[in-house]
Amino acid sequence: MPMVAPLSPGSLGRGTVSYERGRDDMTITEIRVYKTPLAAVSTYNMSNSTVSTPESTIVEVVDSDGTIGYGEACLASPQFQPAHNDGVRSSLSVLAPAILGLDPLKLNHVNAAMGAALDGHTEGKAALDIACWDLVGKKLDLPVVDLLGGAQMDEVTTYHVVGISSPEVAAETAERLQSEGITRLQLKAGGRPIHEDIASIHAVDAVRRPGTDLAVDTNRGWSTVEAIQVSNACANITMSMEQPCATEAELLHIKPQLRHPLVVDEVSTDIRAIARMISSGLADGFGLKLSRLGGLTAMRAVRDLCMATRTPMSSDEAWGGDIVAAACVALGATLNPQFSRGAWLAHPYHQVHYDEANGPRIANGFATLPAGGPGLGLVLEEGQFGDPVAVYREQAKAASTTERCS
Ligand code: 0XW
Ligand code: MG
Repeated sequence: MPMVAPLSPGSLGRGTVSYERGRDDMTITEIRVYKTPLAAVSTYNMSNSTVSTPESTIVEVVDSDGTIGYGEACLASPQFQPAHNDGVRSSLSVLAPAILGLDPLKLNHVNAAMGAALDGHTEGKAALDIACWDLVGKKLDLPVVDLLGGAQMDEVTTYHVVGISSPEVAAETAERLQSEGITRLQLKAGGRPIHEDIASIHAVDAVRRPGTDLAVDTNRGWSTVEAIQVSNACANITMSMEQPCATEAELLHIKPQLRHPLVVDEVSTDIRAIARMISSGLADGFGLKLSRLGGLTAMRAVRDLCMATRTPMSSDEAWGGDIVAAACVALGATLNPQFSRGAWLAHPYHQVHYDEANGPRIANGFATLPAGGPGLGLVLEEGQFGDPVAVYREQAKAASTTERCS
């Protein structure tokens, strides 16, 4: 067997790293990319955006014996994060060729090859990484949750959003959700005068049942002054404040004056930022998205860090269908329940479901792992996503590699 070429600092970012070819029965030979619009049945307003019909990106990673692993990344809206769904598909034109020929089981190689080929663009990397986990699970006949270390809960707590609305509508929505068994509410705020946010927070608190957790999430929407004023005005309410301001510097500035625990979402961009915010005492918890971190491999490392430091975290995606939901539930199930902030799934908002029978669904506030078999546990048909928008094959890669080296 040829040795794995060491990843030297000098080769990083130049696309010259080469890895051992996958075994005959386990080599990534083809990657197909699909664009799937996820029409909404309903949605909600956030401080900076409303979700309409995001176009999810689905990848099929095919190995040498034809087994298919599925991955997905879907951003909620163009305003929500510094990435775009068309950009995800565009990044795959660089990322997919970089992992053709590799062994999907060797996720370190897959992720290093993607990192060497393209800086950033964690969303496209997440889709391919998730697909490799699904593929490996299918090859080994094991569920992804077991590959991730095993479930610590049979049912994963989910949390639900109460969108930005009048206090009356927010309270009605909170009541309805609690009557459906939901025990974790995320109330959106920001992007309007803070007295309206304060009124909605009090209205939701007034209908809160004992044991219902409340996080107020502005998705970076308040100034530092507004965040401090809202915290003071709601000092008697047990709740956490999620990403109240835009930047880590602003969060550091307000933290000593907050009357509530601080949950960091949008600026928890990678494990280094997360480690820094844990050790500085800034973050009391995290809202974490698979696409922002780069997939299950990156999320697993962050999970281990958060669990070792007893830091609560969630297992979310910004949006997306059954594939990414299954990945969120699989990772979410492996959290220590005491430090789980739950998983957020978009399926209640969709008209389209990829696997009606096995896709993870929320009942009484909990989601169970898909039972459709190994890998992510979904049963998906080849061709069900229509014609691919791009196909990458190993042969084409070999041709272009030869060209580059000559
Ligand atoms: C509730 N989420 C995980 C889904 C939406 O896209 C926003 C997000 C959050 O917490 O910011
Ligand atoms: Mg959030």
